[in-house]
Amino acid sequence: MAYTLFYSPDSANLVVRMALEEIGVAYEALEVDRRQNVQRSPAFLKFNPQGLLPVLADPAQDEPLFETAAILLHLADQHAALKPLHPSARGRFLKWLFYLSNTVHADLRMLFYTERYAADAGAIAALRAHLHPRVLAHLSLLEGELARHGGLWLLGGELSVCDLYLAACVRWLQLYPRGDTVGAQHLRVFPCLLTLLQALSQREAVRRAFAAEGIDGPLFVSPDYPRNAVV
Ligand SMILES: N[C@@H](CCC(=O)N[C@@H](CS)C(=O)NCC(=O)O)C(=O)O
Repeated sequence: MAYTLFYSPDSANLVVRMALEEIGVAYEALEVDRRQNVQRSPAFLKFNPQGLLPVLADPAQDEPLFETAAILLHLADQHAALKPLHPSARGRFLKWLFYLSNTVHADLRMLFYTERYAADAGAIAALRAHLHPRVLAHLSLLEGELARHGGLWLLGGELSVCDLYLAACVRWLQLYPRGDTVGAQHLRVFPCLLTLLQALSQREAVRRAFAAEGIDGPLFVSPDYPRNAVV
């Protein structure tokens, strides 16, 4: 039986969809209408009590999965794909996956939903001003890792779920929240990262994932909003 991915265009599910397409496994995609706040409906909260996307239902698991990194790790392990296969690289794989999830994506969430983290307009503006350089510092750290080992992908020579997660974070940074984003010009100082993003944007599986979510144009640098954007 196939996986079911609950999604909204260009939400965190995009990373999971890229992974599913890269792995080449069958899945059904069910849209959760964020315009109607369906992610907070009682039916959806049974799948993810946080009311967040993505959720992946795996018929072989006793409960649906939530948390992007958990889903990515599950898929990579189940299919022995999009991760380094040698046991000695397991730690390296986990540390970068968790860094992307716990630090990069977590900071991005504060940028996207600042009003949930700060009490009033002044505090929101102050937090946002602090977060932009923080996020760029994360990209600088990642650029340093790419430059250090000289491989195309974050873990070296092999594409992994980490690259998909990283690329989506860079994409979102330039789009959300509308009116207060980090411009593509800030990425020019990250040549290794730009090479990774360019290589990823040329992969058929990645392009299929974007097309399925109604996203045209450049994928990761100076990207466009989805045709049916909700955020
Ligand atoms: N920590 C979560 C974050 C997921 C997340 O931020 N999802 C956003 C979309 S990108 C969402 O569902 N937002 C809807 C809402 O907050 O109501 C994960 O990694 O899956």
